Amino acid sequence: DAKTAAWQRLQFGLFIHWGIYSELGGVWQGKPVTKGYSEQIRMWANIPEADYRTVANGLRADRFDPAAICALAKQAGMRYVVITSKHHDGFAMFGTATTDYDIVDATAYGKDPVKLLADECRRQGLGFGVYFSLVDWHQGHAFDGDNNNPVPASMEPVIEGQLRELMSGYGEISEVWFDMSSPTRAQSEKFAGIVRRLQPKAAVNSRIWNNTGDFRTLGDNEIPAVALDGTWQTPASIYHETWGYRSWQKREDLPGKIRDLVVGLAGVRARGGNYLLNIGPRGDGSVVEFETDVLRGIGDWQRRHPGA
Ligand code: JFZ
Repeated sequence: DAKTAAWQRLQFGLFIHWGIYSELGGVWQGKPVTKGYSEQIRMWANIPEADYRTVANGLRADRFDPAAICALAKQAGMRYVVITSKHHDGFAMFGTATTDYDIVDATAYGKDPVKLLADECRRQGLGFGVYFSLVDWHQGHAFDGDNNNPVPASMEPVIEGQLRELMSGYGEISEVWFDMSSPTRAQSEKFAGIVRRLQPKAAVNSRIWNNTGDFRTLGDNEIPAVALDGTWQTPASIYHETWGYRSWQKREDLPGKIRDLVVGLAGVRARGGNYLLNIGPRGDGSVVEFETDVLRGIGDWQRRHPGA
């Protein structure tokens, strides 16, 4: 249909994992946390809620620059941006009335970066989407490395309220990237239904489960061996071991990394898919130089090979 066709034309987008965890950068109490993705550090290092809140309170985000991020995405040849509005830690990176556990109420920054980014995407002609975790350790999900527990009924009002806020206060949304948990069919229909009602043009991914999505999310960095029918997307990460910022990440070989990701992008595009490549900015909002270089390199390659 027209909605998924428009979404398919976007082809290449920027994924952004950014939250309180970015401020920690994969380090807790002076030690690198080597288990798990760094955006899940609260669980892997078993950080008490009160300590995590203290980290939140200190978030200044004074180098978060939506105009520069959008310009970088465009340089890379991307047509849309998807940011983590809320990850498994349950900390909302947007202004919400459902809780005070959000960036406007609980940080030194005090602004709504999702709104600033949404507005800038519109200004620069990029599509804008949100990642939204159905796992929420703050609202009642237990820490669980599997993260595939059902959504407790008690969480529904918060999820629904937050979805209504995101689907009504941020202009046109191109996609909603639900992540993890195992909602019931009724829950999936309810959550996807809010998106459908308020944002008829937004494509919903398949991690809402129960076949209620508009496009399939493949495995991380997955390039299918053959062309695939239907509507699908490959989420890709630069390092594979983390999506959120990791301060102790070794700088990898730049030309090799650009080559690998160009192969991913070209392979996914040629097989009919959509490629969503992630960056993990630091807590202050700045983009890691290596990641900037990788994105610019991918853009340069495409300019040297138009039509590829
Ligand atoms: C999920 C999150 O748990 C993770 O922190 C990150 O946000 C990532 C983009 O999404 O992790 C997954 C979930 C499913 C798969 C891979 C990573 N999968 O099916 O291949």
